[in-house]
Amino acid sequence: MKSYEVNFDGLVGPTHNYGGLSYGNVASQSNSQQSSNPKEAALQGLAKMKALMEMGFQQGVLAPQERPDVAALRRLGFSGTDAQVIERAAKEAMPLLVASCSASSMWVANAATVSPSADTADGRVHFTAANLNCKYHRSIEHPTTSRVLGAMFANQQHFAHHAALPAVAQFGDEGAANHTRFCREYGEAGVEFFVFGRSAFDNRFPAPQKYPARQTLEASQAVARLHGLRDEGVVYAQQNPNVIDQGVFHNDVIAVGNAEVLFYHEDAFLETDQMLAELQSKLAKVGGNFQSVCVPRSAVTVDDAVRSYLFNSQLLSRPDGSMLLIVPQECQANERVWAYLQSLTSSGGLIREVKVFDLKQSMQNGGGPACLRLRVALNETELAAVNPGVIMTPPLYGSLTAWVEKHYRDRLSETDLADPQLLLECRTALDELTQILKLGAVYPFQIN
Ligand code: SUG
Repeated sequence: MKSYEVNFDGLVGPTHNYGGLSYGNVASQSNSQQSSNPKEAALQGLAKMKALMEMGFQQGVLAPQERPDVAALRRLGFSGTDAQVIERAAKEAMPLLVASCSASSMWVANAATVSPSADTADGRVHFTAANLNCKYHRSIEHPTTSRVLGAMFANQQHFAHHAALPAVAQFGDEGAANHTRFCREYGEAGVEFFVFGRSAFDNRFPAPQKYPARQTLEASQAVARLHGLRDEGVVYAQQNPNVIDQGVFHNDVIAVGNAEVLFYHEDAFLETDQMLAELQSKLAKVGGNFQSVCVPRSAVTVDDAVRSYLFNSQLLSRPDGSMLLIVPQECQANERVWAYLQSLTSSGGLIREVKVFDLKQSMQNGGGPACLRLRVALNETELAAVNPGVIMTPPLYGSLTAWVEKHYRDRLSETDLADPQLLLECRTALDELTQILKLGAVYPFQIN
């Protein structure tokens, strides 16, 4: 049976703004308070989805969330009508209003961890929504994420959904941004690679000194248990705490893998040799031939990687077996990174082509091509069981661009977030979106 890696990209929501909310994420911190362009952001994301669809890849779309999150503000003690809740938050606690307006659900690599059916004990595709509990503005995403994923992958014969892990730092879980799967074919058993930043219960593992390590070992282990993965099909590795302190807040900022290949920076991990050997031997047991491409710090520094997002690229398999790398334009702007990419693609290795995309609106908040997509490996039968409304097609692309043009503002600054009109605009837009994507009622304003 045929199998595919389907990329579901997060559609940027109408409140996309630069709130400076993510300590440890260099771009989010340095672009704080700049005015944003939500319309441009959404169109940039849609252009990437369209381009991948036209190149013959399976592409889907994941809906944004309801923002401002009035219910979240109510839980923090703001009361009255929806407009009063927003007005009071703006007057008394602007940072909380900003957090409740973040369009951060666009970075769907953090929405969930996904294990394909070939890896799981019950032969279903398993999803665990990420609790994202390191940052308040992201910790409020998972209830709606679960509803949206449930509406996209509704068939219980093929899909199993798990609620987010307990919402405490000890089980900090950032989803697929710290998870990679290696395999020979997408439909065959593979090796799931979980990268954690620290251990919550075992102080033998070093932790970063400056910035938070968002993912814990214990969270990764819990997800592997929930999904029914075999020990032989799992490898855990620790991120180098020094790179977290240089702004590598997720592993997908310093490494990316696909099929049998891991593309990573020399400084990405601790105990790298041991980790590579384990990946090699476990993949060999399921018939795979693990290969790694290490980018030396002499060619690209960690700082270059953080600024250019070289590793936050999408590594995609082409029908002839070669691979394509989808990178943000910031890679082209960085001389060393661009020179490295030229030499990589001309060296006769597996990675033959690089395609550059303008994702500046998202990049300025620390979200590159890989952050914007959730990978779901599916066989033909499972793909046919996905809600067809969320699979990208030329007509859907047309409807979504028209929808963005109709509903989105082209400029948003902090003061605009206090405008109660923005809430109404967003709800009107999202109500229409659930019809376009055939999701049913998934947003709090639709179900409460
Ligand atoms: O969690 N930025 C996101 C970026 C997530 C990128 N995802 C992956 N690497 N997979 C984060 O730090 C910034 C929001 C703001 O500052 O307005 C933000 O949430």
